[in-house]
Amino acid sequence: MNALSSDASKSAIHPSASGSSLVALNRWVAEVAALTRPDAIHWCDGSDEESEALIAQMQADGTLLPLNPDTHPGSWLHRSHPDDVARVEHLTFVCTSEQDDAGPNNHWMAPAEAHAKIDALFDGCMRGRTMYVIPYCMGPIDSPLSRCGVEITDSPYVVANMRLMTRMGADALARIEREGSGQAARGGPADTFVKGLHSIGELDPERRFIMHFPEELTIKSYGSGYGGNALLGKKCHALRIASYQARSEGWLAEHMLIVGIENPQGETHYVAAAFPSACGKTNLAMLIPPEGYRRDGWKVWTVGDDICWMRPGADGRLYAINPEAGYFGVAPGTSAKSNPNALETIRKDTIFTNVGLTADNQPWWEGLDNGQQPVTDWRGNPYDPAKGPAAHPNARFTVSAKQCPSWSPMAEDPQGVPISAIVFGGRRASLVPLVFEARDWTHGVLVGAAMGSETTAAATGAVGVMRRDPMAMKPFCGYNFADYFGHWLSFDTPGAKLPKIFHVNWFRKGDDGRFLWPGFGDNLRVLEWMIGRVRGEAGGVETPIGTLPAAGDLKLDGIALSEEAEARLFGFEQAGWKAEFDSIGEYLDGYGSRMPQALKAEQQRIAGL
Ligand code: SAT
Ligand code: MN
Repeated sequence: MNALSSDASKSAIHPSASGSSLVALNRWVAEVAALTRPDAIHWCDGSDEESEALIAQMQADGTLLPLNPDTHPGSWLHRSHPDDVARVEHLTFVCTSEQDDAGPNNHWMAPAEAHAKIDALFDGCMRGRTMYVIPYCMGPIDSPLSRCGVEITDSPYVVANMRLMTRMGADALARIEREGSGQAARGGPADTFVKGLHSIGELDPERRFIMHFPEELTIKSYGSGYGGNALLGKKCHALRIASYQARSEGWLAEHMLIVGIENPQGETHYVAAAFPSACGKTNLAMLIPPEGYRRDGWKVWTVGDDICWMRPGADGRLYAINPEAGYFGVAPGTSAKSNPNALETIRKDTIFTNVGLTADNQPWWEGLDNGQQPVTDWRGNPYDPAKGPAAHPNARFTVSAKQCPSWSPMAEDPQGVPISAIVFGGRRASLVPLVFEARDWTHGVLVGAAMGSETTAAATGAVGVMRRDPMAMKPFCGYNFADYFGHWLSFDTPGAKLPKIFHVNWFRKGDDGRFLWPGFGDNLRVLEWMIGRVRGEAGGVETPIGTLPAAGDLKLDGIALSEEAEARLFGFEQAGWKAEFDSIGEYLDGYGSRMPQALKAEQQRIAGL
């Protein structure tokens, strides 16, 4: 018996639960234990001792391999099952009573059928294993915008990741207990937390489902240990379930980074930006200003790199929190050039998943560009370039957000940060210019709804295929997109002081297939223009698709752009956009009469360009 399971009992009752407020939680844990039949139950308290014992256990059984303690202290390599490396959108379901409520944007199954199907897999699946009960809080423990959940899992790797990615353990349990008694006193249901049940099962892609029951605030995930499928606080709770809750409670749960841009006058503007998975959210959130900007006093503050919860404040502005406490970032491509802050963040106490190794046991991935070479690939085989990359293209690092040099202390502010600008962006090799501004909120919602992007390795399936990914929420919206767009439109009320909405495309290519915009730190030039627009200072030219910066509106000193690059990055291509708007119209029509009329009217207005 290991250190953790020997002191764990078979009791499904939390050891300190004397009062009635944890009744709902205890009852559910007991039900799950009766179904899954674990050998032991461990209630996670989030302590250092607990973490050390778990890590020792995972080191002993090979789940975690120690990395070079001189170069990467406290850091580990996890090699996943080779068939379990990404999200599985075709096995992810939103199970609402009415199919239309899930919408054409989701796979749907009737709740009773889904429960029956997945419970059959859970039946007895934890025999011989320890069941971990993880109370967690998404967002600062004392924030009114935060929400709690409990994940039950048989994976210690999931526990270790949840500890980095969420506020996990005793404080979260105390908040759940408080909220439970508050609700009970008001006569409501005592369980206010999201219930997430997870088992790695047999890690068999044929026996794998990620199911969401938004009406029951419940998630059931079986057969995968991969982040987005298994760390249930993240995409399953903080996006799919939260987006559903947010709709009825008047807030927004979005797939957005949050970054603070401090100008030389010391004024910080917070920007929330939605990009699909593996399109550079982490890089933008941790941007390092180009040298001239640094000299002038510009600073960048990282609040979040993946998820943003926003709610109107008393002053009519939108206030945002990052519900997460860590980063689950894509390793390949992360380098001293692309994201020095990320490299600094992951120098210690980091879990790497599916990266390669150097001869002296340092993590390695394509694009790291540090002069070292891999000897072992992500599967643990001798590295052979003929057999593929050393790191899996979706290899990840998990690390506490506070280790980031640009981490913003405002990430702990219970009130959140006021948002000045919302940015939508995709990977578009052609047509879409570097940046444009929507003319008003309704137009901005259309810009988000019409987002397109080329697919990446973050989900299984073909890479590089253009698909509509509205607001980067295609894999993550827990309800019908038509209703979601309607919800977005509903924020435009008298007295609201809404952020300006922009669209960017860092990925425009030239005829030779190379990116035309340098990206990374130079993206601050684009953010500066946006902030100038917010302050009513920066100029631009109006076009049917929105306002583009004219020559001279964006500072380009020190960047050598070819004539072709300037024309494509800052030009409006009438014929291409006409075809694009026809295709956007067809996309919106796919949602039938549920699609808000205001959005269709906006599409038609612009389609006449
Ligand atoms: O695996 S995650 O879904 O958390 C990462 C991503 O795809 O955005
Ligand atoms: Mn993401």
